[in-house]
Amino acid sequence: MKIEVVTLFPRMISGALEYGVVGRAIERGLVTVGTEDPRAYALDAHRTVDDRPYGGGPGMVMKPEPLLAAIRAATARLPAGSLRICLSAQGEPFSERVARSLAALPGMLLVAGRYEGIDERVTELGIDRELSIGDYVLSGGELPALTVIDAVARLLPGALGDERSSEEDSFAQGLLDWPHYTRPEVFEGLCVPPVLLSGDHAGIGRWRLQRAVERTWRRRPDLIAGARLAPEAQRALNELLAAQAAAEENRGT
Ligand code: 4GO
Repeated sequence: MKIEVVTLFPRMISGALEYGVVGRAIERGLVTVGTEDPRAYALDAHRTVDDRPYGGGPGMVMKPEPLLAAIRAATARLPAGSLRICLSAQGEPFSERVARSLAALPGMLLVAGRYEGIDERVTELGIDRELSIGDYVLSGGELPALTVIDAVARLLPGALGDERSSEEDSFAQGLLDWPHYTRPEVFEGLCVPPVLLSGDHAGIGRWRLQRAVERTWRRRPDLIAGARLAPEAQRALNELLAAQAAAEENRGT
């Protein structure tokens, strides 16, 4: 997959991508990430990339000419069928599902704005889709762009290595993750759940699914309501609800 990022701070992107799973995916050639700086297309003596908002008010807006020139230059390096995405708090919510759809593309362009945002006409002329990583305002689109790159790159075949598959990720099943433990067996008086030491792989699988379903039910009931649970997950949820009903019965409620 080929990725391009339009940003006034290219080293924020390149620096963050040197590490971990994504760094290795780039080393292995599974994904390439290039950057384009709109300032290179600012042709005045001061290399101006921002200007005052029409209608007044505080803050500045990214000027259309250098930004669109950068988008077009970066787009020219991407394969046909690539998607041009702008990161903004007004975008459609980013999710594991969206990440999976992006991972199937030959390429994508991510536009990271600064200041109060970009001139709306650039969105009209040069952007296919707006994404938001959550309901909060950031000072730039770089961290959201990096978030999208990380979530997508780790889904590319080979990124996690043979031993690990993103299909086993809890979110791939619409659930939160189960709790994890490593050595020592007793830490500050707290024990590892015995089933994890039992070697009973079917039992371990059931325990993990139960914990994942329980956590999701308690912390994110919205995910349960929206999910089409796998049969085993639905069974684990039914058992949890039955146990909860029985406990309430015993308390006399
Ligand atoms: C994206 C960009 C928040 C998000 C942003 C988000 N803030 N929630 N700020 O995904 C243009 C100027 C947008 C700063 C950028």
